[in-house]
Amino acid sequence: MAGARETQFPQRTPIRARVDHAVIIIGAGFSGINAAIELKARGIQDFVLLERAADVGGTWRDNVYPGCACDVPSYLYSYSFAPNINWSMTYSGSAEIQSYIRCCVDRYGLTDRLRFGVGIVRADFDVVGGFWRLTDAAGRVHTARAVISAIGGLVEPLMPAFAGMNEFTGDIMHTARWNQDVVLFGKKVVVIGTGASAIQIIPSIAVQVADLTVLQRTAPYVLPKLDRAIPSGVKQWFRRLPWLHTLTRRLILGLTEGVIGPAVILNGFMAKLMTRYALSHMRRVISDPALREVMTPDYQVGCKRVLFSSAFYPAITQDHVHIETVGLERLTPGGIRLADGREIDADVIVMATGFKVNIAKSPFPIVGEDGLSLEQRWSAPGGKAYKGVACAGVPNWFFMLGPNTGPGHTSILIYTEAQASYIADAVGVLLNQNLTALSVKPEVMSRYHHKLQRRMRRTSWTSGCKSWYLDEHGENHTLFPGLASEYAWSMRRFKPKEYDLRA
Ligand code: N01
Repeated sequence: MAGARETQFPQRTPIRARVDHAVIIIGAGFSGINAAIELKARGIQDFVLLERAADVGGTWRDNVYPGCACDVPSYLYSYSFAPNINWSMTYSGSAEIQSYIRCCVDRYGLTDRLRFGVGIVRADFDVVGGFWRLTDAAGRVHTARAVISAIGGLVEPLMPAFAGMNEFTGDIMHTARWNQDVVLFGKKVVVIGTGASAIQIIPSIAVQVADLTVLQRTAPYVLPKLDRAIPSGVKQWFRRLPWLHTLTRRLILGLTEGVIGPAVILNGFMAKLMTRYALSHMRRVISDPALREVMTPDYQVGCKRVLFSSAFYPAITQDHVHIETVGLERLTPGGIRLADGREIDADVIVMATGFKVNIAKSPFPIVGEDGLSLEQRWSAPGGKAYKGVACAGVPNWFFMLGPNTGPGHTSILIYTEAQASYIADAVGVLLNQNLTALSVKPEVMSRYHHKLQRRMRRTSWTSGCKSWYLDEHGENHTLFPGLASEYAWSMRRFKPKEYDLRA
């Protein structure tokens, strides 16, 4: 638990250069805050969190569309060291998660470390001084001996450039940039997409709109979601017997690791069971054979993210909700035109079209040793990042939720906790030994990368579907091809011998 290892690494004053801070964390979402908590737990006090927005929370600050919630159970979607007994639902809504994040900021005394409105646009490593020079959008420079990049992987909305976007006279909104001022009641609405965001928004708005057309390109696998209010009696038991809460969390983790994980990662027996379960869920709700056919996925389960909702199928069986699988030709002043020439009137178009994935892409120029940028390094063969946290030639720079560290089956916080602890240990070595550079050995990174990609070939993610998990070459640099517990175990100890340490 963070907080238990107080002052493991006493700090020394940097001798080589005057820097603003020992550590800068970029981003104040779940992972950046996790990293900050771990630094503090080790007595590393000289750090700040630079956040380009005006509040903490990242994903949960930005996603406020109707029905926005987590599809991982509440007791697992919270830090293991900061259990929340007061979750109101078995699956939490975005507002409740956001207030949990704010509570953690208060509880771990991070408020005075937050710097809002600071968006980093460039980073340069000073090889002689052994520090990073970060330039923000206003041209200000921030320096630190180590940087923890916690910028999130699904941040920038993907807005497909449909023809006629400028002609449409109604409102267009992306799910991640929801405009609360747009009234949907009694309106004709088109939702583009049937991914994780869409299946939450569709049931939530179907009850208020006059007409809802959903454009589906690929049918998702949808499992039922046991979304229930948590009775106060349960909370009282958890308060009285904290171990019961811990046990519940472990049982949920066990379920995601033992059942959901194998089913979505590998094409085996569990995958077959999950396919049958998902299809029977669909058939139980949808009786119309034509709609059943449209909603039947044509790819291996797990290849795209498996979705959880008990409300999506009932919503699309309503008379005023229509699923269209014919492609979109263009937007018109009054709505949309489909590829078969049909016109559909719309007052509002909702883009539930996902994100520009930047998990294995350099978000801005990050120039490490030899004047080489991260983009140049990552476009060459030989690997992206060791354990997803460190890249050879980019010293003193650590990624939270970097390449190949995402899950398709469980809570992402299992990964962030493992990373935050590992990175804080690495930063501790850097500061304690007063090094100018701590950089993963190229051969260590390359070996790791090739092993990981060999395993990747056996996963459902590379079984032939198109998904945001894959890059333009069909390679998966987003997810970890194993269970969360395996990843966390591999991160339990920072091994200095795997790194080049320069005094
Ligand atoms: O985005 P998506 P999302 N024309 O990319 C369709 C996380 N998340 O925002 O499948 C027509 O999944 C696209 O079609 P196709 C989670 O990791 C978590 O829903 O590419 N359609 C698809 O149907 C998730 O995976 C939670 O054929 C177009 C949809 O738009 C990730 O965020 C909740 C199109 C995009 O689906 C992204 O989810 C919500 C086009 N040009 C999200 N372009 C939790 O609860 C795209 N589509 C934790």
